[in-house]
Amino acid sequence: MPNQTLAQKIIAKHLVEGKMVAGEEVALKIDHTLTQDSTGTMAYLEFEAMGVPKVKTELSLSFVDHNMLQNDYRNADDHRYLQGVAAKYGVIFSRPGNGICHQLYLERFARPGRTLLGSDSHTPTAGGMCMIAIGAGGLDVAAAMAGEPFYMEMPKIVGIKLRGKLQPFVSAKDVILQVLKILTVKGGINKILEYYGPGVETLSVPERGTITNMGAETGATTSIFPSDETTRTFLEAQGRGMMWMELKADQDAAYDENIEIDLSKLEPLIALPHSPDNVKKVSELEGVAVDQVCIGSCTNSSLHDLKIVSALLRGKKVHENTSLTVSAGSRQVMENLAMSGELEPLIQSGARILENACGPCIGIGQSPPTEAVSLRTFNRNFKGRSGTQNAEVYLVSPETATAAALNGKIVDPRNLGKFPQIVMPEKFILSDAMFIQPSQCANNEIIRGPNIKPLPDFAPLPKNLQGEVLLKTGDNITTDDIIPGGSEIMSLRSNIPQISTYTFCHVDKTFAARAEQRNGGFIVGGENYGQGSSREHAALAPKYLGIKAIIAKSFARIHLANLVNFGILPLTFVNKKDYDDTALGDILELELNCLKEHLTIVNKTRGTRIEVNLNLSRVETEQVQAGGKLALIKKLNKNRQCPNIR
Ligand code: MIC
Ligand code: SF4
Repeated sequence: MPNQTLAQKIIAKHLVEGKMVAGEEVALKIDHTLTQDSTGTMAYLEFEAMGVPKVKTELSLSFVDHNMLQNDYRNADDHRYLQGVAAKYGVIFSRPGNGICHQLYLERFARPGRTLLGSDSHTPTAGGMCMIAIGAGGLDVAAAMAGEPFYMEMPKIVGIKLRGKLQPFVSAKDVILQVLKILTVKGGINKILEYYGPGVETLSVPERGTITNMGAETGATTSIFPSDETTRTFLEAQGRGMMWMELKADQDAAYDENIEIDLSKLEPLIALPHSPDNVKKVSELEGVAVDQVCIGSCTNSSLHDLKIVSALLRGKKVHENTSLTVSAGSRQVMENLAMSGELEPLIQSGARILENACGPCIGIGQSPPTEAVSLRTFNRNFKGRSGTQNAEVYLVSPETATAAALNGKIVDPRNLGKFPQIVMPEKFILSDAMFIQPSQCANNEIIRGPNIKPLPDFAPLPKNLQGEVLLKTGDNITTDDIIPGGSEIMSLRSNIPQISTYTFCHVDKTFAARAEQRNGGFIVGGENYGQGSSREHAALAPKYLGIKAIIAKSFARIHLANLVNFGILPLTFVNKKDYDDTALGDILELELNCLKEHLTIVNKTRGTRIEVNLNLSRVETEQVQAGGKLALIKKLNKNRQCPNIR
């Protein structure tokens, strides 16, 4: 077909069902899958329940990078379970300490033109390598491992034309912060952000990865860059040149929406607390005292990023009132830094070198002091995510982060003097020793520690839903609000009964207990309910507590799919005014003789009626009725019917 965008070309090659018309349901063949440990244990428990003997994908990977603290047996037990299950079912296992899934995948496995489904919302990082890479809940990833296509709404394609070249001290993070400023945290929902134009070739693959990574914060389904000579150079430096192919949009490709950014006009930007789209110029905030600076995360932990940090720190000391942490994205980044003598300046500056893992990004260690200002090169600054509820977290580039670490306050990095020359290796020092190939494992015994609880069984949806509004939230509620991060709660990811007691614990401490006492009920939400991560626990835990339906103004894409997967009705207000007229404690009733697009809820407390929409496909309707996708799969397996998962 002529005049196709790049995203359409790759989708067309993987289209199993449906038409590429924005808004229509399409099914895509998935070539690669990735999981990480904190969503992975559920994903593999779900995969096991599907009764498929081996993964059916071209490549499936299991990373351990989130729950790295081993304060007791729980996380270590999860790692051991993941290693066993990977060996048994044909999944490559990346050992703890190897690095962050998205950085490792980009370095060692990403391949232009392929599709990737990952149980982590930042899976689109691989769009920097010209892939259709999508974040999803663990159950959808498990289904893809079992050979099922991935169903989604065909997104609109937004063309982002890049012109010019970034000025010294302005970097890829500033590009995506600019995109966030334009689109906001909900402007990308059901859209693909496709980059093109003459500015593209000025950005390296890891820089493109920073941009596609954080496209997730706009709510976009994914983001993508073309595969060009820069892509070839990166693949060759990674010893994977044979995987390169040229791929780009047709000259006259038409986009559904258009944005244009002149890279040469961009300035260093900063996202203020507590949302990634709260973007201002760094120069407007100069002088704000900074207690902590954290460099790393899947957004900004590449060799390119850390070389810049090292060069800027060389011969200098971190300010006495500021703590600086640095986490490399992978062992490869660390080893290359060490061998080129660029690790030393970091150590000598007084930076605290952390493990190659997510760490402070998800509140696992390095929580800032009370009311502290923390500048981070990460992608999310939701309230409390750092582990300190009243900390003020700002998102910045590695350049801006380093300037603050040296000066103890926010400083425009362009005031640091001359920009250092960064030399990237022609060939990276490579070692895949921390990847365990399934074929290498003589022993594929699966050992389940006591914290790994069986998947709960959920009953089919009743014909009549009655209950209280147990919580009313504002707009942009995050999955971190629903099930928070942090080492304590995250070590319960394999234990739904336990983790459910923390549901909404920082929003309303009484929520979980009230939900249990009342045998469940309803949640009322604002716009973009469930933005952020892919963690299906944000659906599983409320389901476990008996939540029957969520009535919101709108939903974030991945969370919406997770609600459907676990049998919670995602309802949207037809009249947004009804949101204002529904209050905490109201008793609602919903008759469900048949699940149709328009439903009426009776507010028994107020004697009013609330019109709601339910946008589900036929198969989704079946799943919700059965109590969720997994309940349906279990039923099908039991009846020994065709194990078609969808
Ligand atoms: C995140 O950045 O919020 C996480 C932790 O990586 C999540 C996954 C999870 O909750 O385990 C994500 O982005 O999907
Ligand atoms: Fe890990 Fe943070 Fe990236 Fe999530 S956003 S994968 S927690 S580094």
